[in-house]
Amino acid sequence: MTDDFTPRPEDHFSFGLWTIGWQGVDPFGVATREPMDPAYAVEKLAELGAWGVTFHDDDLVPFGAAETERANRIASFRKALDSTGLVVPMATTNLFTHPVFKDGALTANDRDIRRFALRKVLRNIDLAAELGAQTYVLWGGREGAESPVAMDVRAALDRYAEALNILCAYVREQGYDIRFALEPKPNEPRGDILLPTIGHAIAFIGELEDSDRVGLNPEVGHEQMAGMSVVHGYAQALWHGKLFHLDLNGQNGPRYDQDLRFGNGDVKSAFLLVDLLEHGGYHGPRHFDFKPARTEDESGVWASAAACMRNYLILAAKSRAFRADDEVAAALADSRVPELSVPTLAAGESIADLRAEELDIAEAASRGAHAEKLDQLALEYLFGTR
Ligand code: DIG
Ligand code: MN
Ligand code: MN
Repeated sequence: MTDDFTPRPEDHFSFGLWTIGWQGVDPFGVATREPMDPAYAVEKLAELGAWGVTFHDDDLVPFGAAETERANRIASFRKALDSTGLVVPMATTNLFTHPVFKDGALTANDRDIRRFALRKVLRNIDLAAELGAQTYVLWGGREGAESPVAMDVRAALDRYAEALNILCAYVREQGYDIRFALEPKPNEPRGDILLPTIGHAIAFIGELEDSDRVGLNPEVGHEQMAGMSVVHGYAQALWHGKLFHLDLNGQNGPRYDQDLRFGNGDVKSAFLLVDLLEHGGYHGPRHFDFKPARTEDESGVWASAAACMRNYLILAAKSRAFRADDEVAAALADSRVPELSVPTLAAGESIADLRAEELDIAEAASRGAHAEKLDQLALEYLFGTR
């Protein structure tokens, strides 16, 4: 099949090692695939046209490995990066797999565990800086509780803020060109997770000492698990200047975290999200955090990874055509969408001027929004009939 949906490094697609390397372990079944060597994963991603690769510390070096093993594994990873040209835009810490984190990490009631978690993050920040990462993600998968009485949320947020303040100060003192990106999720694996949505995370960031250095890494499926509009959420993150990075994948509404390949699941939201990213001022990596279905062998892993990028390119082409369509421009104008960008008060207009104005309420109430025609045009691009 020859078409212009072939991914290239200049598209800035990146994948987490934990995505293509996911062995298919779930709460009801053991692994269906063999472990994947990070260097091999880098080589295969490069063959598919990816630009970058991201990792948790434990994806690269098994938890508790000896120094020599750690050095060898990092050297092997670096060699693959050098030979393929793949970059490392982002790194993060696994603060959720080992039993030591079973009841939280940076916000564990147990202070010893909080201190260990901080040390684990600091160590991987050093490696992230060495590898040139500019974004460091914090997904607090275990930062939560099953019983509200078992966690004082106010104290937990104090500790979360303390940790971010320490990490921001460390990065600043080290002179690292790194910003932090928080990843919201409402639940799973914990009954309730702190900072469950983009909104909660934005409010929290505003309370930090170095809030300019902290933004968001929102994941498509996590917002949808919470019943939120992912397009509205990403748009608000952009409005705050906080969309530092992102996790693209698919989800079929509020249910367990499906981490489907991007473009699968809620297709309309995927299209309108790509339209926002391509036209709304996001210039960061197009990063995928997905899980190739447990049913697949290795061929399915690469088919789904290739499809993540292909689907993004297909939807980006549809978005360009949609935005270039004169009928769409007319429908947008009929729906007064451009008018929303006009300030409600004119330059220099006083409150007295505003209050002196009269509105024919009955006439204004009779005006149609014309959103149905506009939305149908968007759907027809998605259906392929335009
Ligand atoms: C899960 O959605 C989380 C972890 O995979 C990782 O810590 C983060 C980074 O994208 N997403
Ligand atoms: Mn994620
Ligand atoms: Mn997820």
